[in-house]
Order: sequence, then C-alpha cells, then structure tokens
Amino acid sequence: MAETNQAHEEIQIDLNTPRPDWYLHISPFGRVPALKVNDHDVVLESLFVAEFICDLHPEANPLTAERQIRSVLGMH
Ligand SMILES: N[C@@H](CCC(=O)N[C@@H](CS)C(=O)NCC(=O)O)C(=O)O
Repeated sequence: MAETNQAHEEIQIDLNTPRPDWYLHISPFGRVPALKVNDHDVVLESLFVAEFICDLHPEANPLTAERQIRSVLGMH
C-alpha cells in the first residue's frame, strides 16, 4: 500500500502472541498479511494482496511488488 501513496492504516500483528479476536475475524488462521478493503471484503495471501493493489493502482510500481514477492519466495 505504501507504493500507492493512498491513505491506509497499517497494523502490525505480533506473531509471538495469540491473535486478537478482531484479527481472527479478518484472517481466520491468524496469518499475515491481510488487506481489509472495506467493511465486507478482505484479501488474504500476499500474492493476492499484491495483485489486488497493483490492479487498483497500476501507477504503483507492480514490478517492485513482484520483485519483493519473488525475493520472499526465493524465486530470483
Ligand atoms: N501463503 C501465505 C503465507 C502467510 C504466512 O504464513 N505468514 C506468516 C508470516 S510471514 C504468518 O502469518 N505466520 C504466523 C502463523 O502462521 O501463525 C501468504 O503468502 O500470505
């Protein structure tokens, strides 16, 4: 989201403690990342989150996101 320069709220989830109930409503397995789009919709899975953001904001640099994902997945 930072790549888009759009207003957003980033909440860090402490993975070393039990997830709060409000987060389990968003991400039932308690995994990160999760992108809450509105009151009804959530995007889970980092690849889907990146794709969703890039589709909405093509001016953001999709290649940067793709490179980051490939790096995380060890796909260089
Ligand atoms: N395939 C998922 C993996 C998500 C995932 O496993 N995230 C880790 C952090 S990098 C996590 O939430 N670990 C805590 C847990 O599984 O409880 C994705 O790409 O979003």
